[in-house]
Amino acid sequence: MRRVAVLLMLAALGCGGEDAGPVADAGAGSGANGWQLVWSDEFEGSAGAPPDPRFWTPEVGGDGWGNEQLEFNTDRRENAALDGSGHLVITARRELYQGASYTSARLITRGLVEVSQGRVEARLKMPVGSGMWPAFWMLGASFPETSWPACGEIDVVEYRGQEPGIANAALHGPGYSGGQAIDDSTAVAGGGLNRDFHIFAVEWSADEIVWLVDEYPYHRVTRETLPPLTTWVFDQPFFLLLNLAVGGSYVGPVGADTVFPQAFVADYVRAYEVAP
Ligand SMILES: [Ca+2]
Repeated sequence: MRRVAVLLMLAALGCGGEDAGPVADAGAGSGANGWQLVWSDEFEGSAGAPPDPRFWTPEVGGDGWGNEQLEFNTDRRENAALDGSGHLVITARRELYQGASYTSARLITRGLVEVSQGRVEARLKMPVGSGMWPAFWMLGASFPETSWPACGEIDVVEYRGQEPGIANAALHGPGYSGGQAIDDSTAVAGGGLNRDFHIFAVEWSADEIVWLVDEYPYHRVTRETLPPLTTWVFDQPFFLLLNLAVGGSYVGPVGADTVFPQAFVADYVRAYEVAP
């Protein structure tokens, strides 16, 4: 049976048709490297517009998000908006807000866009400075009914603002999560990932996930290489997350020399399936 690579659940598509821009023409992207584009958000829209609500929901809160993160994530355009030039900008600000000292945003596609085996990629430009923790990642669509880490987590890219030349990949599941995640990192040619856009991707098949930066594969996990007695939980759809954390367990404190505001900029997020 052929697997369905991408499920779109676009409940809001019922009215109007003039603003269908971000929805990919499923035939338009076929060809390159055997991938067929099945969904994308190119972040086209007017400056100051919110992230497309057909795809993205802001998760609001400031409880540390399980990682001692310092920011309060809002649904304000000050923290997440299009720039009018084809980009989504998530902005971390130093400001007192709801008891937190910083604000930022965390956008998720849960219930709206789910991806499965294929290729998932984003073209991103990172913030910089100690304590900046942007991530493009995925959680199993059964979350939160299935608790973490049993739901599975694929971190397409994580990044520490104090190490601006390093891209980090990780896979979390039952028996391999948190400090025991199956992870790796690579130094990216040219140095700072904050200076230019780079393309971060995973290529995901029935038995293997490969992480790439600018098409260079640097991390690979297969069913067979999982730790003994643990389970592969990547046979299900996943939803996407884009967020910029400030501080927390992965990056440590905010540096005294970290300049605010800081921007995590996305040119696009795309999902492909294997071309028929
Ligand atoms: Ca774009």
